Amino acid sequence: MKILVTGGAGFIGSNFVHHLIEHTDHDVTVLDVLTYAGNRASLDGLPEDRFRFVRGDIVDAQLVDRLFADHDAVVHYAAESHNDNSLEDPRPFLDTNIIGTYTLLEAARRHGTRYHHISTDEVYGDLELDDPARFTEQTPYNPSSPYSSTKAGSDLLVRAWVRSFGVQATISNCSNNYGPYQHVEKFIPRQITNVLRGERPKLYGTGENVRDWIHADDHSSAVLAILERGEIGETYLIGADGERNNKDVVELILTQLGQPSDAYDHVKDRPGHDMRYAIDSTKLRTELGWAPRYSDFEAGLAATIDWYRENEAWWAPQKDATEARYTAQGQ
Ligand code: NAD
Ligand code: TDX
Repeated sequence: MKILVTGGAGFIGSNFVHHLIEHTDHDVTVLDVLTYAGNRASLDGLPEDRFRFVRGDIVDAQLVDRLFADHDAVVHYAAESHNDNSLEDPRPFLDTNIIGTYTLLEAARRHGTRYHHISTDEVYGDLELDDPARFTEQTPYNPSSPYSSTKAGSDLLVRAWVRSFGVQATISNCSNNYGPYQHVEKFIPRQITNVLRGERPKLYGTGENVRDWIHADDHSSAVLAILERGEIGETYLIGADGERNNKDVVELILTQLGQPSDAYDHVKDRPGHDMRYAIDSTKLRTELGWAPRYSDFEAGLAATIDWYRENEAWWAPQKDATEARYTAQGQ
């Protein structure tokens, strides 16, 4: 197959491209406009006979149409992805996440292309800390932030295009990813690179907030399973039973880097900060036989810390500008 991966120069998209090249025979084209979050270097070293990079915008309907005509399947990762940025300036989130998805769906409709839509557990809103419930495919949508509301909107467009136009689509909603190639604006890489630079980690509020961590490579294997065996029109939740509160994660990072576990600062909380996300991935596991490989968060985090230690040239160019933005926001 020839697979088009949008947003393939970003964190999870690039992990998926490496996964495809390593574990399948498919040819891969990446369509990515290289915003501040995209990094061409995340795709260095891929075999030229199986991999092609196209720099372009997913809202460019003519370019998208040409690329769909030439591919068997599309996996759509491209997005504005950072909640804090969406609170500062929501507009790019509407353009890319809503209009961009619409542009791809219209091309899928014209060409009958198999389309897989990457989304997030944040579309379901948040859970209380003591709620025994986890999100399932039946949980009603209740997004909190400009980011998550545009992702929810894009998911609903996909559902409508399946029902109204018979588009051959599936959707996955995944929990928080960690691993190599994640931008230093995000929680885990921000704290790792702070410590590597001799700065203190920054915890929003009390740090009680819980995220359900999954390694990006496990996200990739789940998406591949859905692409190969998923039922058209269905939604699959992806998660690896990795609930941890932010305070524990910061302390673990400090300990793994040989620092005192309390050597971090509390900073201003995120407005509207979701308290807890938790995924029940029973459907994916029972219907498609998927299981995560990284069941040990401590070991996955240690490997991620090693990656940032060994790849300073990859992240250092973004670090100062990212921290300057946070400082301006009091975070
Ligand atoms: P990212 O910000 O690291 O990467 C996004 C990529 O999309 C970048 O390479 C960027 O250049 C590209 N892009 C942005 N706008 C574009 C446009 N208009 N046209 C073409 N390319 C464009 O994001 P990520 O963390 O890798 O997330 C990827 C996807 O996974 C997103 O759809 C996100 O909602 C979803 N997701 C992320 C997480 C997570 O923990 N990071 C969890 C669940 C779902
Ligand atoms: O410096 C920080 N300190 C801090 O305490 C940062 C950057 C974050 N946090 C907190 C906020 C969250 O509770 O850590 C948690 C994780 O923050 P982010 O990395 O910004 O992720 P989150 O807001 O949970 O969203 C992520 O997971 C779902 C991705 O960015 C989304 O794209 C995905 O949909």
